[in-house]
Amino acid sequence: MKFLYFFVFALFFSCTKSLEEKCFTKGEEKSSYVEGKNYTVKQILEEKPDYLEIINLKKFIDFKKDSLYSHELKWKNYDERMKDYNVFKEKFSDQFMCFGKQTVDEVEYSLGRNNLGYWLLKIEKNKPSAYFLGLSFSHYYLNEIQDKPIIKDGFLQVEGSLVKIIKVAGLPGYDDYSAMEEGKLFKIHLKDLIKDSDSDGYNDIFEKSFGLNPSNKDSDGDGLNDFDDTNPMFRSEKNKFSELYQRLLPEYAGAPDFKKLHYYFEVFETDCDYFHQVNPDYRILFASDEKNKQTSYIKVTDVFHHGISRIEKNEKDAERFYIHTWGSSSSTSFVAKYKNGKWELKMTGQIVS
Ligand SMILES: [Ca+2]
Ligand SMILES: [Ca+2]
Ligand SMILES: [Ca+2]
Repeated sequence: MKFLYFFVFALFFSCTKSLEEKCFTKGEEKSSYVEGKNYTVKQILEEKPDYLEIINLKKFIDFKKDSLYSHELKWKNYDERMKDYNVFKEKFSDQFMCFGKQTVDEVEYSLGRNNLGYWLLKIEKNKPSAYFLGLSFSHYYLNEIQDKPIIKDGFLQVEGSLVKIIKVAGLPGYDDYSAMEEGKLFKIHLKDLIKDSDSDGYNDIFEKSFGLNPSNKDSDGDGLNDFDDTNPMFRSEKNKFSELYQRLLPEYAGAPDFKKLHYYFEVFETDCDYFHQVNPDYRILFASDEKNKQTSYIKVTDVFHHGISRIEKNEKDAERFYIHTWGSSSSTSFVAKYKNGKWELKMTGQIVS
């Protein structure tokens, strides 16, 4: 019995990293992108969300035609592309690329896409709501051309394909798709889609996809509801190292009113408690840097567009540290010195790929 107790304890201990291990590193870490193995159609179907029904269509707009159309749209300027979607652009403060709009009994619907994935957008009596579909763009391609109504008989039904991502060689951050099976109708009961168990403004599918608590308005218990909390997963706390992480968060020049952008999030992959404690101006979410602890949505979707490394200590100078940040096409190294209660950051190198 004693032996068993020891064994369980040892196992528990080995799975739990200390704060020191989660936030600090002995040597510089590499942050190169490791591409996951592509899923087969069979695997996608095995792991598809329970609420999603997939129907094979006999007549459909093929993947090639739709993606050519979509490429053409990309070259148009944003305003031209969005000209039929002004009401969505305005009501959602420009947070989505929109397509497939439809009006049903004076309620306006559109599909939307942002850095996190696909959404159903709804404007009812001037009030905007967005519902996350939970369909990863690594596996699901929704056609830009939706000839049939997307809302019908209490369902969202969207034409598209099952796809895999092809990395475009030499162009980091530029992906293309290849259809594995086309002519699909993705069908989700509106009741399942709009379900918001804790009425905090984010549907259950969104909260589950990113690791928020769908049955608690205030996931981190800091008194701010998830919908209004810029860091809804963890309580913010002011301390030496949370200040360092806060200083290194990506900045946005000419920033819009981020308080209004309820659906725009930057997602960071880290288990460092100090990083979790930042108090950002815009919305951020965190995922574990251990793959097996991530939600199934995050595991298969490339939602990390920025990152900040662990902190490297200087063995001779206790107030001197090294840290680096990365974005979609560059990586920057800093020396950080803590002096009189403040951080002095000096850029020491930048690699642009
Ligand atoms: Ca909710
Ligand atoms: Ca919640
Ligand atoms: Ca909160």
